[in-house]
Amino acid sequence: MNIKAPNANLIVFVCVFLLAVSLAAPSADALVLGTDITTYDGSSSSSTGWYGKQEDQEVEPGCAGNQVWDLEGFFLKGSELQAVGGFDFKNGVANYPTYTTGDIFIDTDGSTNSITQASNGQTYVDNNFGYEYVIDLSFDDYSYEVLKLNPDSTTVTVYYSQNQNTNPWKYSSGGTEITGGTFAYYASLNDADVDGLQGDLHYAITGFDLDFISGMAFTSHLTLGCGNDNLMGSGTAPVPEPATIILMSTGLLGIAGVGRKKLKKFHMANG
Ligand SMILES: [Ca+2]
Ligand SMILES: [Ca+2]
Ligand SMILES: [Ca+2]
Repeated sequence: MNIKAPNANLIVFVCVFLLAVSLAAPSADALVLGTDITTYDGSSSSSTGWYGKQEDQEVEPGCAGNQVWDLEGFFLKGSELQAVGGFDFKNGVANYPTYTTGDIFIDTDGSTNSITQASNGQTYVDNNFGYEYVIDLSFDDYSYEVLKLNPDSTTVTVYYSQNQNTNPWKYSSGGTEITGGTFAYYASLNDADVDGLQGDLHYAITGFDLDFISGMAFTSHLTLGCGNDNLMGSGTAPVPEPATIILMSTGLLGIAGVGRKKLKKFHMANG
């Protein structure tokens, strides 16, 4: 039988086709938001508008009312916490290099507190503001650490003393690391990408796993280095579904079964 060598042109075509497919593939999964769990932050000077009681198209009273400073929503997708803003979480706003994204603070006992700042400044304070946990973000490698805070933990306040109700801004030191992971950063999102939030240009950070507080009601908090906008959320972290546990157990049993069969064969071959 005469077997023909593969057509060189066909090989080139297939290679180019595969390259084109790989280049066309999205670099990250498309953003899918969960349930909006955003709550009123308790600070407003009017019922609507930039100083209103909503969170989208809103900042704190007296602050810069602009999409680039707007934090817009916390979302919960299963046990994954997500945040959306007109503010660029990674790059901030041009000419304001110190007003960066804060860390995500989590309260689980229903009690937070504030302090009185005498003057402006991003001040280090021995105060966890009543938050039990912090998700400490690193945009260098999109990683995060979760720490259990204690009363001796140090945090950093927002710059403007008038915005002290938006504290804390960032985690500094103290507490105990309990888990960590990686998160995703999304840029150039339009209104339709973020469930109709307004402002035409949005950013998102997703992938924060709340399994460390599974089954617990929580309040989440995030702000910027200036305290321009305070973002608050409220929800309950789900407990892992029994079905997941059963599947995991079945998988483990399956692996154990294969192991036993292989072992049996080994004994038979050498018996
Ligand atoms: Ca907005
Ligand atoms: Ca807002
Ligand atoms: Ca706000």
